[in-house]
Amino acid sequence: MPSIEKTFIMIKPDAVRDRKSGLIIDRIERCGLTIERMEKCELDDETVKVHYAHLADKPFFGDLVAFMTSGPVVKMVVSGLGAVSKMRTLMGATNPQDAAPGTIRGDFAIDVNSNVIHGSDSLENAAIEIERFFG
Ligand code: DAT
Ligand code: MG
Repeated sequence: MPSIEKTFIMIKPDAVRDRKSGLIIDRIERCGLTIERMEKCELDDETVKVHYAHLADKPFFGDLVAFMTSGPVVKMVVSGLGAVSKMRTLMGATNPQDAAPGTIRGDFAIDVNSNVIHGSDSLENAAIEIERFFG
């Protein structure tokens, strides 16, 4: 039985720039999930480097940090039954080429470098990320 969870979601700079935030938020709410907190902000290098520390040794890490600091993001706390895995399903695969049609990445993203949305990958990381971005 899924329980009520909170997850950390971030609409990335590409989607904010393309004015897709409203369409993405609509999909989240249609799933029965609730926006608990939401704020538009800009990220500094240090925050992005900590957030993506598990990828620090990858060749694309520099591009990832540059992308995530290239413009404002919309950060959110989203709650609901099984919110962590529900959001991962709604988002689709990391690489938009593998993301199913009907998912947010499948419908709005083209390229893995700029894939529209972040969502926590576990309940444990959700708590860490909510603390990191909302304190
Ligand atoms: P996810 O965002 O689905 O949790 P992740 O945590 O493995 O995926 O990677 C974080 C971000 O890093 C991802 O959203 C986009 C970027 N990324 C991952 N793999 C990549 C790759 N092979 N090439 C370029 N960017 C990549
Ligand atoms: Mg991840």
